[in-house]
Amino acid sequence: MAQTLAYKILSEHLAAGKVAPGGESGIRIDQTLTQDATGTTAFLLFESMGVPRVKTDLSVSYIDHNMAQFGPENHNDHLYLQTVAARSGVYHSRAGNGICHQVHLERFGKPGATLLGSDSHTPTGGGLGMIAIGAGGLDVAVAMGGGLFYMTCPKVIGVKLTGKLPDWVAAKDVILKLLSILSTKGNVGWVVEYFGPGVENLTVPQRATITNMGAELGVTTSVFPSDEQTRKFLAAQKRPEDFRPLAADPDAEYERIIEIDLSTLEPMAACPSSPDNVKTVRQIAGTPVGQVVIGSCTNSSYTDLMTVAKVLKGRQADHMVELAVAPGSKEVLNMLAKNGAICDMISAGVRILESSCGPCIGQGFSPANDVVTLRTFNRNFAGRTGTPGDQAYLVSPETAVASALTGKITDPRELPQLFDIEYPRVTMPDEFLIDDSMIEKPLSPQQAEKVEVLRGPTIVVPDAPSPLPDDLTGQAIIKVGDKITTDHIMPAGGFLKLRSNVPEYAKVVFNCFNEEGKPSFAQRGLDLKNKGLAGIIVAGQSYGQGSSREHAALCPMYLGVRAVLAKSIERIHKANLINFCIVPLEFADPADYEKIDADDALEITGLTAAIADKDSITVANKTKDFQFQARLLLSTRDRDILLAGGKLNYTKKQADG
Ligand code: MIC
Ligand code: SF4
Repeated sequence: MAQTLAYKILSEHLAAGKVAPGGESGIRIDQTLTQDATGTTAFLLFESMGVPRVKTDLSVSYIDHNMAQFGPENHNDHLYLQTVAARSGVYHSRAGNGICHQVHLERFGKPGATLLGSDSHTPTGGGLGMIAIGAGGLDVAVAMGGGLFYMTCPKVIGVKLTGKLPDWVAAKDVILKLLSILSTKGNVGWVVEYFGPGVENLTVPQRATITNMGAELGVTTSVFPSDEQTRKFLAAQKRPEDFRPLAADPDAEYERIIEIDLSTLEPMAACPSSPDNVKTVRQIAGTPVGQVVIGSCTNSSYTDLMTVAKVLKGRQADHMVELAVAPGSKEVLNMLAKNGAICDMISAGVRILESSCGPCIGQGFSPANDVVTLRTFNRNFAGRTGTPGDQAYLVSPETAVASALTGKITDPRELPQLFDIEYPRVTMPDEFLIDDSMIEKPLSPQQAEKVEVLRGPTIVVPDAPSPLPDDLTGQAIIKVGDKITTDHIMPAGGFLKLRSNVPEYAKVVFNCFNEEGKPSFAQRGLDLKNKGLAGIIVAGQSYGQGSSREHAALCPMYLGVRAVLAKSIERIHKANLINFCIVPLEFADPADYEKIDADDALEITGLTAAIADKDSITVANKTKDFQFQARLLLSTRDRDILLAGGKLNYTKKQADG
């Protein structure tokens, strides 16, 4: 039968279950990636599984998120990750080598391979024709140990691309267009596959921008065919042997098709504070801008930054704009330094930031109050910049640089008239400047055994969950609305350095909802826990959007949360909840959400019995004296994991036979 590309790659890697929409698929994972902010937990959990060496073809541990180094925490993490990688047969990309997704695309990604990463933007690899999926650190740890990755087999949306992007219109505008069609919610259980004659007009870095930000749709992953563009990219990265042509069968059928004619697109922006709040740049043009930041795993490739440098050459950014550029990798930074583009940017007033996530995850460069900040990033969730009430817009590098020059949101297509600038038309180089000196290769098993793993005092092994009670007595510890992101649940920014210390990090769970003078979420959680009561989080639609950070489950678990009752829950977060033994419940009738208030006493009798084999369960609201049904949308494996007391226990039990 004719197959989509996604199904072809999944079928090649299928080791359990089947590749059919909605069924459970267990796939072999060829490659994994971890980054420091999720990686310490992933490696602590990997170590506790007792597997001495990774069993994948390739596993890479990156340092790219926590680089601010205020206090010893970040460097402790770096040393732990460097030594545990050396001990476990893992490649280690040192701090300064670049953002995991950019470096992985450049140096390791392979058409047709599967990649599991403890970061939600792992689907960047789809730009190279990989099935690249974001997951919680524990799922990645299991994959490093040779375990399969299980998921509900996604349905495939085909995005048919025709035409060619006009000058000044960028790959970012393609994905923003798609976000305006599909939004950030309601896409759980889908894969986006690009096909059609327009595909060949997009380079691999452009494709990677599109698949990267597919994460914001909430889909499992996004994938492009592997073709002549892919061959060229891999040859320029001096790894032609990794090329393999791949495409869907010509008569493959998609569950749904969306057509985008690239030649009709125009510059777009995601307005505050959601990646799907999309408008055309024309609609918001003229808005004064105080800050522009160009970088992140979405838009920091050589071609992106060369375009910016060429526009800036010989010009000055508006004097009221703080302009920063963070090259995505050492490779990109080296090339820009060598060809003088860095000088052009510095002369134009750019603040060059190191090759890391930086401002994208609130590690500095927060905007002033009420100042509009334009970013080439992928997320503009409220407060993510580090400034409460921030006004962050997501745009292409072209729109960002045009606006930096004028000091107001500007359609880059106006640059020729405004500044007599011709479209730079930067092409992908035939050869990238390869320098892997900051990537440490795995040691031989004999050498690895001798490595001492360094564990600074700020690295604390997380507690395991306690088993679920047969009957759950608890309280609606908080009631939140729709589209609650993992940034709401577990803030990053200044708190990111606490990632390796769950008891400390747990103190800021739901910090954005804490009110001065009232007990924090953390205090209320621990109070309930001490009284033997469970915390139950009540939420609206699309709970747990955004990142893969399992701390959004691990820290609430530490505070005694045992269930989340929501209208719907996003894929990665739901898996993380199950992994840390928090029961994901979904309202059978969404109207029941309205009838619950924070602090209501809730009771669920027969919880473990229902988890074993029922699809729904009765929840009693003791405060309001009514009962309602909640759905248990769980696979058999999910049920077993919950009943085993979480995924780590489950995995250990499986290993013991
Ligand atoms: C993000 O973009 O939110 C992050 C920080 O990269 C996260 C991972 C994390 O929280 O460490 C992600 O996207 O998964
Ligand atoms: Fe880093 Fe931002 Fe990309 Fe997350 S989205 S990996 S924080 S650059």
